[in-house]
Amino acid sequence: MIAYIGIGANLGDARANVVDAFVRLAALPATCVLARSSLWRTAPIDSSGDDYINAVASIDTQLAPLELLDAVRAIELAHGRERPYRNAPRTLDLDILLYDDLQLDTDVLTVPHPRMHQRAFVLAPLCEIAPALRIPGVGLAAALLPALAEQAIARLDGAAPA
Ligand code: A4P
Ligand code: MG
Repeated sequence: MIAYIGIGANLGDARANVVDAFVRLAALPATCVLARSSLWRTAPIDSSGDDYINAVASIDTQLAPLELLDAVRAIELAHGRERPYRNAPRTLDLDILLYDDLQLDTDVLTVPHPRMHQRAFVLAPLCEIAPALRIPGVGLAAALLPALAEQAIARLDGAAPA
C-alpha cells in the first residue's frame, strides 16, 4: 500500500526532529520511504508557539492501517511527544494523511486525515511529491492550494527531496 505521512514539529530542534522522522519511517518493518518533500516553515494554524517545520513522506508499506498508526505514535513518543492540550506545540507529530484509497472513520483513525484539505502546510509538501494526487472523497489535492494562499508557508532552501 502507498501511504502519505504528514510530519510537523515546533518544539525543540524542530528541523532535526522532522529529518529524523524520515529516517525512522524508513526503518519501520515492511516499509520503505518512496519520497520525501522539502522542509517547509509554516505559521501555526489553530495552534500556538513557534513556526512549525512541516514535511510529507510517501511510503510503501505492508503494515495495516492500525499497525501504521501504532508505528507513527511510537516515533512521536521516541521524540518525547506530550499532549498537554489540543493542538499544543509538539516536538514531533506524524499524521496518516492517506492510506492507498482507503476511506475510514473510527474512534482512533480517520483517513483521509479530516483536516488535510484545509491546510497549506500539508498540501504544499504533499503536492511537491505527488502533484497529480487525488484525495478520496475530496478531489485533486493541488486544486485546493490556491484557496489557502493566506496561510503563511515557505519552502526551506537546502532541503531537497531524497
Ligand atoms: N487520529 C485519527 N486519525 C488519525 C490520522 N489519520 N493520523 C487520532 C494520525 N492520528 C489520527 O492525534 C490525536 C488522535 O488522532 C490520535 O490519538 C489518533 O488516534 P494527536 O497526534 O494526539 O494530536 P494532533 O496531531 O494535534 O491531532 P490532529 O487532529 O491530527 O491535529 P491537526 O488537526 O492535524 O492539527 N500548524 C502548522 N503550521 N503545522 C502543523 O503541523 N498541526 C496541527 C495539528 C495544528 N496546527 C498546525 C500543525
Ligand atoms: Mg497528530
